[in-house]
Amino acid sequence: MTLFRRKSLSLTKEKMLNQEISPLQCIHEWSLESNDISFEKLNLQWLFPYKPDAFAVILDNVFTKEECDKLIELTEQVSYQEALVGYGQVRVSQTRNNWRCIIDDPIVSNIIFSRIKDYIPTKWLGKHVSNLNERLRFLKYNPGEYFKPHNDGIYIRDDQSQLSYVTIHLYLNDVIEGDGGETTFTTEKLSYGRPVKKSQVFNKRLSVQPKVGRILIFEHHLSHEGSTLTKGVKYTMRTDVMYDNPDGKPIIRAPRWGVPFPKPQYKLPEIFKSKC
Ligand SMILES: O=C(O)CCC(=O)C(=O)O
Repeated sequence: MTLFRRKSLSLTKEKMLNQEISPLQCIHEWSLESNDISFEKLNLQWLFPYKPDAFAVILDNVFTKEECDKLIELTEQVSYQEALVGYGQVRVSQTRNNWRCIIDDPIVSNIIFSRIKDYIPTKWLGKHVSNLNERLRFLKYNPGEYFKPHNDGIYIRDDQSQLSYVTIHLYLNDVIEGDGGETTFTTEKLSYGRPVKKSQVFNKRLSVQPKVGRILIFEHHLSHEGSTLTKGVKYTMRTDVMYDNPDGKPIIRAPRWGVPFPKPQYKLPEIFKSKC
């Protein structure tokens, strides 16, 4: 596993109060540890019976409200743009009509990784975990905004040295229950905004409530949506868990949605073994 060392910056409280320290410099000073984490492994077998070992976990108290506010401040300074979709990166508002701010920062991704690494599968399809993708996609939703059902794509490094199998969502604020905005696992077919067929209307759903400092970890190939927010604002950050592809062997993409795997894909972290 690669662990980055934080740069040591000499910060003083006065400097921070006087706004001489940028939000990013301040964030780079954060601790690599979080002592208060509580966790719940989700049982998604009833939703995805063809995938009995589906991996999804909720971690609470990974970041404090103050830390999440600082991340929001950073992103608002950088500014949000219309979120795009697909390899061509175009705006398709039937698919998603929310806002996005992309920040590439290995120091921040390493802080997140250091705090949650005990809860991440150490191996996936035989490949060893390395770190988190430094490409941090911050998302902002206003009332009426959504991201329709989809599976997350694998992120492959240009030199094929690493690829991702697992998604990380860090929620930066609380959304009140009933105001929408959950991340919802769903059996709804990948409609991407197109009208769903009658037979697909009665889909099964399991919603995860956005809560400040909460992290949701799940394998890419689980269909999910950012449900429509009806009130307030929602901020979340998405990135990926990267796994090493040591010999740069050509990467075989995981089977498509709905196709069962012949054997478990991942090594469950030790921390879950006694509890589940
Ligand atoms: O905003 C959410 O809750 C989900 C976003 C999402 O599905 C994604 O970024 O891939």
